[in-house]
Amino acid sequence: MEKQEGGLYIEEIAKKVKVAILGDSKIGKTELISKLLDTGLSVNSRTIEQSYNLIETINNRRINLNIVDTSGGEEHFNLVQLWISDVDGIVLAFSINNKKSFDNLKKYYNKIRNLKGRNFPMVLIGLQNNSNENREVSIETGKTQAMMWSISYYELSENNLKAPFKSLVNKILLKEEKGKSFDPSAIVNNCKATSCFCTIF
Ligand SMILES: Nc1nc2c(ncn2[C@@H]2O[C@H](COP(=O)(O)OP(=O)(O)OP(=O)(O)O)[C@@H](O)[C@H]2O)c(=O)[nH]1
Ligand SMILES: [Mg+2]
Repeated sequence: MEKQEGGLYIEEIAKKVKVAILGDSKIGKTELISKLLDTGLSVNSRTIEQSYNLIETINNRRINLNIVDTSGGEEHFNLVQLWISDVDGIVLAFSINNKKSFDNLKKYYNKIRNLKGRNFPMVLIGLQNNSNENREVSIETGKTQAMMWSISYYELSENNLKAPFKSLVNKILLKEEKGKSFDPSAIVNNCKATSCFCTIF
C-alpha cells in the first residue's frame, strides 16, 4: 500500500472497478498499459493474462482501477469468457493501421453482448496513431462503428491516455447508481398502497 490519507490506506478507501482490455495481438494493448502506469513494462513478449492496478480520482471518487491485460492471439479467443467473467466494463482496442484488427472486434463485441447483455459498459479505442505506418481505419469509420454500438470512441495520443478509462469508469458508476435507485419492491409496495395497476419491466 503506497500512501495514507486520513489514517486510511488508499486501497481501503478507494472503490474497486475492474475492466479488461480486449483486441487483436500486436496492436499495442500492453504498451498502452505500460504508458498508463509509467512503469516501462516489457512488451517484447505476448501477453497471456496480466492485471494491473491504478489509483485514480474520477468524478471526485477515489477509484482503484484494476485493468486486465489480455492476449489477442486467436488461439486464446476461447478465454474471453473467463477474462470478462467478473469485470465491470470492457475496453475494445484495435490498431488504426491494421484493418483486420478493427474487423475482428465484431467477434469480440458479439461474444460480449451474448455473455453480458445489452448496455454493458464498453469503450472503443484506436491505437498506434503515432506510428509511420499507413492508416487503414479512418476516424469516421471508428466513430461510426462506436455509434452503431452506442459506445464512445477514442483515438489515443500521449496526452489523453486516461480519457477512455475515465469515461468507462463513469459509465460503470452511473449504471451502478441507476441500478441502486431502481427498487422493484418499492413499486410493488406503492401499488399495494394505492391499488393501482402497474407494469414491472
Ligand atoms: N509505433 C507504435 N508502436 C507501438 C505502439 N504500441 C505498441 N507498439 C509496438 O507494437 C508491438 C506490440 O505491442 P504490444 O503492446 O505488445 O501488443 P499487444 O496488443 O499487447 O499484443 P498481445 O499481448 O500479443 O495481445 C510492440 O513491438 C510495440 O513496441 C504505438 O503506440 N506506436
Ligand atoms: Mg500484450
